[in-house]
Amino acid sequence: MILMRQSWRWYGPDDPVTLDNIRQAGVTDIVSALHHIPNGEVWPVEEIEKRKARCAEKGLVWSVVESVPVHEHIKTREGRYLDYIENYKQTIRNLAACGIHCITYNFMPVLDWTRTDLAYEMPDGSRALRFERAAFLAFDLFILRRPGAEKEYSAEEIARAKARYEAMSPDEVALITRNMIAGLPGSEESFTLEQFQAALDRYKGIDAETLRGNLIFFLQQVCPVCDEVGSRMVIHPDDPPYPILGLPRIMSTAEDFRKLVAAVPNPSNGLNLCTGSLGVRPDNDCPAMMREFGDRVDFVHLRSTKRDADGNFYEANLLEGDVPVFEMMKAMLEVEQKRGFRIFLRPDHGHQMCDDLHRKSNPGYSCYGRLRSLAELRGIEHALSKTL
Ligand code: DNO
Repeated sequence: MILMRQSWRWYGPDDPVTLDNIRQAGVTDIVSALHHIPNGEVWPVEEIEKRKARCAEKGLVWSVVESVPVHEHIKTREGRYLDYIENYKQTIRNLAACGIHCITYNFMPVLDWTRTDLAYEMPDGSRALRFERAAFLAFDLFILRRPGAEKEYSAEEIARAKARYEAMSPDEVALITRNMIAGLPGSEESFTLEQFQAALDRYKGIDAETLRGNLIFFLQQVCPVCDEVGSRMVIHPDDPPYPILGLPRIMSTAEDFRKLVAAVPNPSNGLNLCTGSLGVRPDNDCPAMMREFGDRVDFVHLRSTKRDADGNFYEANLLEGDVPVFEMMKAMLEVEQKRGFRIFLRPDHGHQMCDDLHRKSNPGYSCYGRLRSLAELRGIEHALSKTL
């Protein structure tokens, strides 16, 4: 039976969750990135080796990169985009030379993942990440005051957002602003409100099809290099999986990935199937995506969200959200047997709970919550492996 390769995201030496902790979680593989290297620059072999060696000292293998960020110039295809693509290719080669072949990236304009609330209290006292639509609209319409934003929402939604904004204390306004633009862990950009609006403005002439064209162009350049060195680019889906703040988003559904594969059929054009991101849309069927794109899915993020009719969602306990986790694991295991390949799987955002409630940690990336999810995933896999 071919089983998943259990992995864990480590932000590097400054991560409050240490490699010793991770070792005790029982995983074998590390997912990491060289966050100190500015976007667009080449990752030198020595730096990659250094990170690898730190993991190896604890008996762990750095095998997945999350992420090599894609410079904004590549997404908008302007400025130095060709230089940045060349640098990206060199980074791919350097990583391969160090034995790292799975590279995660995303193509979300300006922002990476987005939440309004990083400490939403659950009934059991643990804290979850949440996206509250009225608060998000309040930010867009009344804090950022993005020109033209009011045209994108219904009168009813605007009224709700206004009431929400008016009830916010100055502290809450500051907090939601920080959550939106200061960059959540792993997003490599952070902004002031003015810089943020300027970054949005750079996408004025770029609609979804133009952005998709830019992604295809990028993949047409880098995939041949990956094919040559035996690596795979795995795209992380949009989170949340729909356009926000007037920005196009093009990796939100199965159809989006189908289009990418049709345009760039290279084997290295792969998918990082993040069930938490995709699962926010009721029309996304994650197990079906796992089965359809299985040959290209080398990396899975497993977490679950719970949505409501107003467009809010929070990150639920793994087995209590909208994502059919059992079905997903089953699909994954079946694909693994067929491919003869051990997919990297990592528990994604966990609740802040137990002692972590009193410790500083990266939102979504505290220790116990992810341990809990990992234990549940392992249990499902163990049971499935006895019956499949
Ligand atoms: C959030 C992460 C994302 C992801 C990037 C991949 O927790 O899943 O930041 O790493 O979108 O490029």
